Amino acid sequence: SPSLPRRLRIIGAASGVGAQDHECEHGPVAFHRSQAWHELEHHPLIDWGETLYAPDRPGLSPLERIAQLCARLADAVAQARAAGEFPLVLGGDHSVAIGTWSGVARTAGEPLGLLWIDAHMDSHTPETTHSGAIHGMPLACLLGRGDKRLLGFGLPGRQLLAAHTVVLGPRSYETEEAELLQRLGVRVIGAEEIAAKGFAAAFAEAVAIVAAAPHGFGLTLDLDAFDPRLVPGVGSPEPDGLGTWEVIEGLRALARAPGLLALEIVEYNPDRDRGGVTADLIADLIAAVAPPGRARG
Ligand code: 5AB
Ligand code: MN
Ligand code: MN
Ligand code: MN
Repeated sequence: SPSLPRRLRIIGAASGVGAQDHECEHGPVAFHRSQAWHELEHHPLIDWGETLYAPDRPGLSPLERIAQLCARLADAVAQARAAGEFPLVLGGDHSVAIGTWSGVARTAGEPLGLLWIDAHMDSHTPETTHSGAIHGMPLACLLGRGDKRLLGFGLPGRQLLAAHTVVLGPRSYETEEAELLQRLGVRVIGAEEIAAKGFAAAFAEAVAIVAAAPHGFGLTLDLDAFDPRLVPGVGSPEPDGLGTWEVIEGLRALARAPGLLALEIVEYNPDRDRGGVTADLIADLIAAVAPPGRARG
């Protein structure tokens, strides 16, 4: 039977300290002020819940600031789900994924499947990172590998089932993170494989793996997965990348999957946007998963 329309609750997660430059910190507030959001905010089943910030107390390291934000984000996501709503987290750098999926896994009570769409693999540990940037580590954390201060917001141990986790779209990564994912049994469908079989086939294959997770699954979408000529407002642009229409179509289909538990859109950098095209895309992505029966305008 079709899943009931669920209210969609947007939770802003304004993290910037997970990246080398902190510009993604302004992403949620910039989107909230954008014309694109203004056109969406009257949707009867979409609400802006709250925007969470990393604490700014002196003496806190970036890791400690991210840990505190992720603890609060996990609670906010869990509360939305407990209220019967569908959480949509808008970042912020990708370190916030640790909080989002910990909160979802906690409410599901079991590790989840996750589709990770990204130009990168985000699977470094403190031992392997070249940059030290924590937004390059969240997938490893969710699989139970990383600094223990970033592991405790959901289930004890891992939040994800490696066999039901897929990284779709990577085209810039270091060998250590590729090796970790391979060792754990995570399916990686890289840019070359997508070019060879086409996005629709690659996406369908990815969804089949994550949607087979027994306790539900999620989607995290790093905006740098898209081609930066189409989507310039991202934290770490990489040349080439996905088209926008194919991903929007994919999300429309995914939104009907009964096991989909939450959605996350991250790495929006308004300082690099051009004429609001990236904000427009975010609104289109949100509309693609929003329940139907919309009265817009
Ligand atoms: B993003 C890099 N692998 O570890 C590193 O944008 C890039 O969340 C990480 O995908 C990119 O710093 C993190 C070089
Ligand atoms: Mn509304
Ligand atoms: Mn990422
Ligand atoms: Mn990325």
